[in-house]
Amino acid sequence: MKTLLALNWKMNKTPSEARSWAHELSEKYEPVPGVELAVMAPALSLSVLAANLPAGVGFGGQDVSEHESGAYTGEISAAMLADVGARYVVIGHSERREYHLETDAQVAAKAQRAQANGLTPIVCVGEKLDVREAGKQVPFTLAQLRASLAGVGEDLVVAYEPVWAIGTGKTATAQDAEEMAAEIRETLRELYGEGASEIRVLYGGSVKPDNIAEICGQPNVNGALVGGASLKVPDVLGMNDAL
Ligand code: G2H
Repeated sequence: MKTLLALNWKMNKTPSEARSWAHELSEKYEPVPGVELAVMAPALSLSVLAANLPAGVGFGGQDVSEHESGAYTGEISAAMLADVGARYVVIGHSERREYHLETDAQVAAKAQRAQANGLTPIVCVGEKLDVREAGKQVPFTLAQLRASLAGVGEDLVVAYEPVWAIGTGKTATAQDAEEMAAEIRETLRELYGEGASEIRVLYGGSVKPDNIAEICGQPNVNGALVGGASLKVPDVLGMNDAL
């Protein structure tokens, strides 16, 4: 299974900026054996990425509707993402859960819809600071995981993103990441049996070139979901080369 370096641009870059970024990446990118690179971009930039990314670099959306199509103004469907060539879609990012009040049931419905359209969902879970301070991060995250995967098949990626480490510069230690990734793996085994060993578990939260190798070197961590450090090509190349 390849290590997945999944970039999450969040609400950054116009389509023109996405084109420039993809061109800069194309000039300097060397694939690393055993590492897969994919860019989760705003929907408006996905066609630009399809036309301009180097061969082998995948891309995906940052959210998807739980509905197949119809009167849902402003939403993007899984079929639309698949039609432009997306391979992945991030679902249930803590920013969606916080600012758009997404529930675990919606996350599960979106993940099912993504899979039905041939996309691999990257399902995000993770605790807030108060939960960690109370020492309840494992039961909280595993309950969130189970609820977010209700009815979801095994072609998925899980991203553990402790909310207190997102965009704050605070990174969980590699040991924190591994501890939770191992718990997540155990739950995936209960849900999917042997197939669970093929499911990649990513860590996300202030990952950058100088900490990615240690985090992704943990036995149960199979890659990273990277926000801030995904915006500049040199940082992306630094992370790719560090893996
Ligand atoms: C966590 C992460 C990417 P950052 O949200 O999803 O962002 O690397 O900026 O903490």
